[in-house]
Amino acid sequence: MSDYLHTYFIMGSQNCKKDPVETLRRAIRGGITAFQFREKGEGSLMGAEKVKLGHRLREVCHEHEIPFFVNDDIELAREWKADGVHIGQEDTEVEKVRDRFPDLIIGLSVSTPEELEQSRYELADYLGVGPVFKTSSKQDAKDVIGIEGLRTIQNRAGLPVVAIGGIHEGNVQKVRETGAGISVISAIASNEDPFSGVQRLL
Ligand code: TZP
Ligand code: MG
Repeated sequence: MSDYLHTYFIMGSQNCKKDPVETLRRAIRGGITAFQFREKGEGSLMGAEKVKLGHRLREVCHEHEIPFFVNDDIELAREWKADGVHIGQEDTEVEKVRDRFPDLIIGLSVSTPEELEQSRYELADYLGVGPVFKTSSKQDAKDVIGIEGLRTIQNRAGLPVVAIGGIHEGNVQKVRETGAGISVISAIASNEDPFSGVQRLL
C-alpha cells in the first residue's frame, strides 16, 4: 500500500491546464504511483460526460499498471472497475463500503485526531491526512494542520498515510521526512508540463 501512496496524483477535468487524458499520461511518464479521479466543484463534468472521461482515465491507468481510485462515489467506482475508492468524513461510512465491496482499497480523509477517533478508520487501507498546507484546490477545505498535525495523526493511526493540501516542490521535502506519501492536485495538474510537475516532487 505504501508504495502506491508515494506520489499520488488527484484530478478532474476542472483542475487541468490541458486535456485530462494527456495530463494523466504525462503525469504517469513523470512517475506517479497512483491516480484518483476527482471530478468535482466548479467547472466539472456531469452525467454521461463524467462517466465517459472516467472510463478513459481508468483505461490509461490500466495500460500503465497505475492504481485507479475514485473520489466519493462507490457506484461509479464499481462501474469503472476501480481499484479503490477515497471517501471523506461526510461520504458513505467506511463500514458500509467495506461490507459491500470487500475487495476495494479504501482511503479515508482525516483532518484532526477527533475525526480519527470518531471514524472506523481501522477498516480503511490508508488515510488521506490534511490539509497540511494552505490549498486553493478545495473550497471547503478544513483548517491547515501543518507537519505536526500530520505526525500526530500518523502516530495514532498506525495505518499508511498520504499527506494532502498545498504540497509543492518547495515544501515536499518536509513532508517526505515524515514517511507519509504525498498527494497533490495543482502541483501537477496546473503545471504547464505535468511531467516535470511530478519530477520536481520526487
Ligand atoms: N483535500 C484536502 S486538501 C485538497 C483535498 C482534495 C486539495 C489538494 O490540492 P492541492 O492543489 O494539491 O493543494
Ligand atoms: Mg468526499
